[in-house]
Amino acid sequence: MNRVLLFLLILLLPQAVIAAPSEATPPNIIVIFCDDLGYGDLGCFGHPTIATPHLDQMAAEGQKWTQFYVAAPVCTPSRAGLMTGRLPIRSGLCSAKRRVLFPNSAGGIPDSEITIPELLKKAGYATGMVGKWHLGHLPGYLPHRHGFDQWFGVPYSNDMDRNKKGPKGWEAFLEPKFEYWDVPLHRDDEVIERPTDQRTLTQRYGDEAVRFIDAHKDEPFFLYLAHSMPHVPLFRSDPFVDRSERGFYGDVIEEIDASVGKVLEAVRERGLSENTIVIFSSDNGPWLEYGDMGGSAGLLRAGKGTTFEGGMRVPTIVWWPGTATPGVVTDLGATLDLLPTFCALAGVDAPDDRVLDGADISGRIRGEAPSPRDTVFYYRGDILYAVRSGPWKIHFRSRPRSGAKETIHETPLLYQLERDPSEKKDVAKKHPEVIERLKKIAEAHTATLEPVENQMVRVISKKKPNQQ
Ligand SMILES: [Ca+2]
Repeated sequence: MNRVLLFLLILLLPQAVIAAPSEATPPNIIVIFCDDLGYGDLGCFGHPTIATPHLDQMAAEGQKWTQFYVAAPVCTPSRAGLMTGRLPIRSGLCSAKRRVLFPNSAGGIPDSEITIPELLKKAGYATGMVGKWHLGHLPGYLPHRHGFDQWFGVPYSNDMDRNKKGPKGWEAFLEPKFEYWDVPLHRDDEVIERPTDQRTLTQRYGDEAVRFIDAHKDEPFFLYLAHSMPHVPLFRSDPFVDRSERGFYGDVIEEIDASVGKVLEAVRERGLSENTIVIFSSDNGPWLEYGDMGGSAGLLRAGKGTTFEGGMRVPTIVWWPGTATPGVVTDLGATLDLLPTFCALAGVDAPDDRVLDGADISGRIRGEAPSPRDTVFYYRGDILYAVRSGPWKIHFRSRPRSGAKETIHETPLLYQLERDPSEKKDVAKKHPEVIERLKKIAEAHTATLEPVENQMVRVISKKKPNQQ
């Protein structure tokens, strides 16, 4: 139909038939976020022996995003990017000195930041969080102070608060017992269990998520389910012990997969599937230093803590039956895009008094328009290491592994990621014009940064933390 005819038809239709998008019931939104899950750790992303039937089905019914990024290659800054739609350098939640928040950290997410749940509450959403927060554990920084009506979970990583009962060094991770870590489990601001029995954590998170869905099935809701797994030390409940061909790590992923199945089943059973968008992703790449207790980045180079693809490209699935057009999506996307996307879906204005680093990708989810994202910035701490524009990625600096020495590349490395996703062949010499163009993008980006108070370096005691 040509546009003139369409226009005439719209004019002739009675007003009641034309519902403006903002008048429709906004969709429920569920974000399922894993900790240190690698790009290659799911069946539908190519793992040969980890069985993930629920995630595979979710991907088959929905969209598998193969070029989807996080805002940083470690926990705290990655989560800051997700919650605010802004690179963590804008909120002070990244640092080269202390790369994540620790139990002796004094900082956290500043009140001046506007989070996804704070925005969705404006549209009448119930907001619930289940799982790991890691944006500040002191009272002013906890989830309910930043938009969540309720929270059940842990304030930081499950390897923090290590106590003296367990073996020293790596041994504690090879045969982990939950008593080796004194991690507190919260219900809202109250600590209800310490140490957290981590063996049942994935199971309990799933149950809590289903309870939240049940309690809010008659109103729009936002659920942020941030699994503590598969961050080491690994734990799984009895039915998953020795179940996976991949071993302990596979058991843990298979339990997460079952939990995803449980959440999707709850959505289906309550008749909400056509009005609920579910996004599954991970906060950063696999922790390769932990050998087979850590995950795999598949064909991507390196892992957690690095600005190679394995550190920051994460396996992402978008599921929304009847709305998200099924298929593989190779457009660029990022967790930074979720805040503006959710604002668009909920009919709320995204903040316009600050720089947002995300863009609304709902057009691509609906299959109506390409993703507006063309650029990815890769920070390690507060230093810009690399930039992607279209298929091209330039590395100004790099580290082959998380804790390895930094190399500053006098002539930057250049990779064509669509042809060379493993970042094997440096083509800098062939394409000096691309390097100049990407340098200008980096300069223009850096010019938008403003100094802010750093949240990562302040401590409440000088006691040295022993874990990341
Ligand atoms: Ca992580």
